[in-house]
Amino acid sequence: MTHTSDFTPTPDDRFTFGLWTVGNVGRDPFGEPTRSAIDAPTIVRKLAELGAYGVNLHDNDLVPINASAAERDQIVSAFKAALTETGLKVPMATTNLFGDPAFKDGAFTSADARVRAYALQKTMQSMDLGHELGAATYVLWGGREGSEVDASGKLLDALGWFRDSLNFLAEYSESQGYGYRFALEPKPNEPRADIFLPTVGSALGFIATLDKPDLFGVNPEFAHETMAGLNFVHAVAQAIDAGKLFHIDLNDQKMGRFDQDLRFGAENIKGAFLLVKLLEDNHYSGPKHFDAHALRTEDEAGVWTFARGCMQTYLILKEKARQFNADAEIQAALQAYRVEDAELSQLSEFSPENAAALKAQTFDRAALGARGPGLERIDQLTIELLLGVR
Ligand code: GCO
Ligand code: MN
Ligand code: MN
Repeated sequence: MTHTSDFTPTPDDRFTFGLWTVGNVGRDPFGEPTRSAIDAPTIVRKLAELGAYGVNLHDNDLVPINASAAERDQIVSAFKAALTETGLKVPMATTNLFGDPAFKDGAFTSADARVRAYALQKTMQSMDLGHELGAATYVLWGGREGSEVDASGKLLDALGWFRDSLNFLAEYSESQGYGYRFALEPKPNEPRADIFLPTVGSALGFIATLDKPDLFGVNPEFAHETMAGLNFVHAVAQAIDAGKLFHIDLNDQKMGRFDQDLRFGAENIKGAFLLVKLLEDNHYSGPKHFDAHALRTEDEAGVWTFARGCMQTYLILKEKARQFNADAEIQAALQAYRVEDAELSQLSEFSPENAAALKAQTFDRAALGARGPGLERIDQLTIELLLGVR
């Protein structure tokens, strides 16, 4: 019997956490914090001890929004000292464009031009900080970019303002020599009733309309597609297919609920397994970021149990994916599922002759419809593998 202590993470696994994830104090819309805040250098040391690769941050996770320049410098240097001491990296940075009341009706998509300009200013300053800390990926999660009252009539303008802001920030990054790759993070709702660019598919479509689409990709999150009732593994596959999987937010979520941010693999083990398998089979090499937090019931010890759990579950599922690929019976079932036909494949490459030949073919529809592809067996074998009886 394999024990979970065999699945101890190391920095090579490229696991990351946000300061706001393990730093979550357990506040929710109905209740006050249940844990005290942990200061950033302590989080850095603890994550390094657990075997994480890096830590991500919003500007204000580290530097309070009203800090003076001197306070900022002091806080940043204490944080940097902890990074140097531990070797922990900051691969991703982002801006808090949702907490301050100024952003209550949107940041880049506010109907107030002063708010839009302030959002640009705040993001540039946060990009400066991220660059100073070594970040290469810049995440843009538009939590307040959305609406409740569509009678306001701003939908098309809002998309235009959003596009203009992203174009501006890409130019700023290039002009400073920062070389950021931007990752848009879609979410369907919460905190707004409807958030703009609600799914991975919408973000991919929007990216194609930007001035420098190559600088933009996506940061899909397990919980977000699941909240929308969508299949996260499908969304990630589409991002990989488009060459746009710049970053990923791993957590878990029950469909149709509020944004739960559960420990990775806590809820939907099969979905988590298929995701890990997709990432590993396709050699995803970016950071694997756990954007989740410990349950509100937990004390600080529970927070570190949560963090270790996210990483261990990933590694256990990675081992399961290896077993799946090495399992002769499973591989035979997968092979049997596919039917190849060299002659017909050739005809499926377009030429006027092939089109005519294909039109002249006779297909045995009854036989095609009668074939059993063996999917029940593939699924049952997967379940047996996950339950540890194979
Ligand atoms: C959420 C989001 C955020 C973002 C973060 C980084 O649902 O609150 O997932 O946690 O990931 O703001 O951009
Ligand atoms: Mn989220
Ligand atoms: Mn997220």
